[in-house]
Order: sequence, then C-alpha cells, then structure tokens
Amino acid sequence: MLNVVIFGAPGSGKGTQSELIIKEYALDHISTGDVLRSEMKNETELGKIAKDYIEKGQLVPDELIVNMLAKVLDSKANSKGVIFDGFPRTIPQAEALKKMLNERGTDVSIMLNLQVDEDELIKRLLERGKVSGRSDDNLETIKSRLEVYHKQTAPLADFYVNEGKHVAIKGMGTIEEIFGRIKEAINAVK
Ligand code: B4P
Repeated sequence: MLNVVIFGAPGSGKGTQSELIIKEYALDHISTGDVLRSEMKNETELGKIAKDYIEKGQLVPDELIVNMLAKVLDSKANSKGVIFDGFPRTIPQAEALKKMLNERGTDVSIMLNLQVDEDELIKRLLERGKVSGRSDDNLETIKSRLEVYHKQTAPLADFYVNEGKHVAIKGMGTIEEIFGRIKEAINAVK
C-alpha cells in the first residue's frame, strides 16, 4: 500500500496537492478537515464540539480525531493506499496512526512536508476566505492557527525524520511546479 502523509502549515497547499495526488496514484483521500466540516454541516455531536475549536483556530482534541479517523480508515479497507491530509497534527495522533496502520499490516510510506513562507500562507488563506465561507479563514483565526501549528504540529516533522519517512517539499511556486516536486518524491518510494 502507498500511504502518504501530506503535512504543512495552514494554507501550505495540503488539500490542493492532495486532489492531484489522488488522481495520479488512484489513492483514497482522508482529510480530517473535510470530515470535520461535514460533521459541522450535519450538526452531529462531534460537529458541534469541533465547531468551537475550529472557530478559535485550535486543534480538535486528539481522542475525538483518532476515533473519527479509525472509523474512516475501516471504510477504506480495500484501498490501494491512502493520502492522509491534515492528519496527524500532533505526536499522539502520529503514534495512533502508526499503530492503526501496523495493525492493518501496513505503515506510512512517505511524509511530504510542504514549506511555505508565512506571508504567503496568510495571503492564500485570506484570498480563500473571500469565497470559501469557512469560519476559520479570517485574519484573527489564521493567526491562532499559525501559532498552534508552530507549537503543536511543526514538532511532528522530527517524528517522521526519525522514522526515515520525512521529505521536505518547496511549497512556493505554481500548483503544477509543486506537484512536479511531489511526484518525484513519491516515485522514489513507490
Ligand atoms: P484543514 O482543513 O486541514 O485546513 P488547512 O490546513 O487550512 O488547509 P489546507 O492546507 O488543506 O489548505 P490549502 O493550503 O490546500 O483544517 C481546518 C481545521 O480543522 C484546523 O485548523 C483544525 O481546527 C481542524 N482539524 C483538522 N484536522 C485536524 C486534526 N488532525 N487534529 C485536530 N484538529 C484538526 O489551501 C489554501 C488556499 O491556498 C486555497 O485557496 C488554495 O487554492 C490556495 N493555494 C494552494 N496552493 C497554492 C499555490 N501554489 N499558489 C497559490 N495559491 C495556492
């Protein structure tokens, strides 16, 4: 199985590049952000809890995310591989993912770490905010999301360096240029 973790700050292009990767490699896509937004839209129990965190730019608690992901993963049992988009975001999430995949006889194949300058991240998210209708694409929430990213999520890079899975990808430039770099990295491990 080809299991790809796509990682980076908010606005680094995770969702954008995931769409291209799933087409090229016929992978299943699990975006924790998309699953949470769908739970919010349907006003489920999880959606109601998640809303408070997301609007403040905070991470949803690990336990809720890990339980949610386990269910989604079970629905992809016959998959050729999965792209994990926006997950893991903390060390406990990365440990839980490793355990879940190992129990299913597989593991993460590669972790792509998209590197984008902070002013470019803010610019992209504000631009998206004009049309997305997302309650977290405003300057105040973007600033909290970036702070949370630096404190809680960025240290995860070392976890994957230790696993020998980490590949840094320059995330500046056109969407096609960045995808070219990603394909090179994936083709080297598949
Ligand atoms: P996500 O949905 O994962 O949000 P994101 O990080 O902002 O999005 P992404 O990185 O995919 O956006 P992209 O750059 O592609 O999470 C939202 C919230 O949900 C989190 O803040 C958190 O509260 C919660 N959550 C999600 N997962 C969680 C977890 N595992 N644990 C706890 N909480 C969790 O797109 C940004 C914009 O840039 C787009 O408009 C795009 O068109 C544009 N863009 C992309 N590439 C570009 C390029 N090369 N040039 C110009 N523009 C570009």
